[in-house]
Amino acid sequence: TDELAAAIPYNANKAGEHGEASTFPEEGQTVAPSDPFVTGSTLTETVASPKVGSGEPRLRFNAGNEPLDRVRADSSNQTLTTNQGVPVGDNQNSLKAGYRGPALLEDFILREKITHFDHERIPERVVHARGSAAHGYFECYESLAQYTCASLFAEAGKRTPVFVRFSTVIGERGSADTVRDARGFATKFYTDEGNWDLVGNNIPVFFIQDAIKFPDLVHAAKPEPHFAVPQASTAHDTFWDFVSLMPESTHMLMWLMSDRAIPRSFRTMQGFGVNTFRLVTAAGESRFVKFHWQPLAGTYSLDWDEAVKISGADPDFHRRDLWEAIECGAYPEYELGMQIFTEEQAEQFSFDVLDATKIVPEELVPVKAVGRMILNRNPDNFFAETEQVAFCAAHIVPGLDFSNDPLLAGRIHSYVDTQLTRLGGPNFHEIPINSPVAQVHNNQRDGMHRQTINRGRVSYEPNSLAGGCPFQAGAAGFRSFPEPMKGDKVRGKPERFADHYTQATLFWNSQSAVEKVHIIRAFRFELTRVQSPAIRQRMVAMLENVASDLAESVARGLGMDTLPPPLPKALKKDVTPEVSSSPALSLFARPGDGGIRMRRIAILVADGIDGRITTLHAGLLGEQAVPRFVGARLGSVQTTEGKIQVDVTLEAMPSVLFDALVVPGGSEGVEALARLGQALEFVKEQYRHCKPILVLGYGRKLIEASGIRWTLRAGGQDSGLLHFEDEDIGNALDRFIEAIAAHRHFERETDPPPV
Ligand code: HDE
Repeated sequence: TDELAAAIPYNANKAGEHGEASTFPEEGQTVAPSDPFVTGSTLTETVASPKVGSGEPRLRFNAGNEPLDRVRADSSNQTLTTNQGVPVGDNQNSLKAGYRGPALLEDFILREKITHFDHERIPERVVHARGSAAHGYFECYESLAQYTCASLFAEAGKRTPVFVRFSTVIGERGSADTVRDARGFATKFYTDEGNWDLVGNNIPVFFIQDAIKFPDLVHAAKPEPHFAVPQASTAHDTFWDFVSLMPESTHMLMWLMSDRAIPRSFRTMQGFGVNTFRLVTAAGESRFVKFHWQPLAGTYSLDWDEAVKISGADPDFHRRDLWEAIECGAYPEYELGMQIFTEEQAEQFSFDVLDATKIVPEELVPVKAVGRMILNRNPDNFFAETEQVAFCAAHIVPGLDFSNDPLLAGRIHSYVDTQLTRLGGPNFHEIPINSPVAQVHNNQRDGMHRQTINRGRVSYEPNSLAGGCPFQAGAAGFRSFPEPMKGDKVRGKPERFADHYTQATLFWNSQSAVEKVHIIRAFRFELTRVQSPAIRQRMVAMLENVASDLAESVARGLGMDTLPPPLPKALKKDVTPEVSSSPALSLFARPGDGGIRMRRIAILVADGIDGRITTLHAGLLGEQAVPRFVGARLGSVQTTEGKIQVDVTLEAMPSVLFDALVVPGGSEGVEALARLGQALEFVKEQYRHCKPILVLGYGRKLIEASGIRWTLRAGGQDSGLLHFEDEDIGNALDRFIEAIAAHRHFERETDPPPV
């Protein structure tokens, strides 16, 4: 136990929900929370950064989120009170006229408690209802003054606190994490010149080009209104009906059907600002910018079959993963990148940068790394922070500005508008998680739940009675870029918006063979669930404009004998793209840093296994992985060397919740495992989902018993299926780490699967 506690920075309240760690704290003992003023919120730690070096960060005025601490409450050693602070003597019984008599109306304690409870729920977000969030900071690599006067990019090493919320889009608040969907990646930067919200997704393009289509899109994707089915899934008629009639969605559909839409973790997905924004310098020069988040851990996804099963085994899979990573001290890290380009460059592109269904290929404009973000603190209270946080595409700061992307224009309106209902009035900026670290002074007053006590008789400007305060910032304040305007007032789109397929084809061409197979499989799955043959036909007709091999494979998967004619194109002339393939669009382009931090590794155990397995367990812990002894029942198993405590059971944590598997040696133990249906299933699924499997000594019998053609693979065709003798366990570790770092071993994948 001590060893374990020493190996992982340990928070007794939250981490290590399984195994030995769960014996902390002793039963009946309360653990005092850490003092936020000492550790949690003040960013005094020195984390070495390859770009700005190590040492004390330059904190400036805005490096912490202490303002939040003002409202953090901790009830340790406190008396129970009403909301008016009146001590409550009895929290078990309501006030009655005699023990068997009626309850009394005057019982203000009962009434206050029930009334508050009755109003605990607020409306969920109309999209992105399901989310998980974390605190952290952003650190700038170098001054970007030549591009922007935004204060958070002013100098190397400057830190700005952030709050990040990851989300799915379509599902309701209690829906599963691992559904096929885009993921939200929204970051609130509490800069010293006000809050900037970079409200992005993990896919760099969107379904539609104009905000006026957003309600239609969402209505089509959400559960069908007559019977509210299906939950958190686009695999139904109304969604595919809509998108097949909206060819501008083709590019996004390619991304959505790729493994991007089933990430392994929030820690292993990219983020994108999607819309084109502007950077503005102090001198008023402007350039366009596209924002990118790049996860340090690499970009990894789940297998679709696995994702479906995780939805049942652990619907909180991503939420738990983010939480545990932070509690364990394996802080998720992302690099912020910018594609910066001029208006003149943009005019030369074969596509329109105001069209949110298009990317700017990195071959045209490279991504410049400008800083990194570390998520190092979990929220204290899900509702107060994660649920009440209000992101808004309109929240920008001096040095940034919008482009004329018509989708962005709608977003600028929508977020504040929706918060008015969701958070009950115009003062939601005062909710601690939303309030800026920068000071707020204006003449806005009153409204529901006003917290600020504004002093004085003046709430207008200009004024003389308050000396003109608060006064305008003038040149130091936010200034919109004075973009020259021309043209008629019209409802319509520029010509380049009508090219719906070139970049969908670019995406397809940039995928590896494995990724292409997965995309075909996803289309097949989703469209198989569509009941109307006409919609399936229309989709295949649309895909013919992307790539004929894609369309043919999907058609074959749907049992179509003949291909329908391609959908007529909106743009009659051909577009010559600058590049026909862009390697950065493949998930495999970003393999991570070779580490195995936070990878969950199952070690199957039963009475009679070879006890030397504990060496391997220690080795994996040393790499900050999460090895677990998985047995049939809790308690201990007797190995050849001594007892091992079972951490979790086959039933409580099935195969899909692990990234890798160890099958130990020891004939008696292996024979026992081979008699367990769940153990055989466990092995099969690890194999089917292409996960690394380390087999020791006699353990090969379990592999054989599970129906895997072991001899065929022993020839070395499968880099993820390793066999070592028990005494060779030291050598096994290095090879196993390498195999785990590679995440998946797709060379074994077949469609349909072999087991
Ligand atoms: Fe959003 N979006 N959106 N969206 N969006 C919302 O705001 C909207 C779009 C994104 O964790 C809502 O507070 C419109 C693109 C994220 O709290 C709402 C349009 C992108 C989140 C809204 C879009 C996003 C939201 C619902 C088309 C990627 C979750 C609740 C014009 C760049 C933020 C809320 C969080 C949430 C409107 C399209 C990202 C209704 C009208 C494109 C990450 O206001």
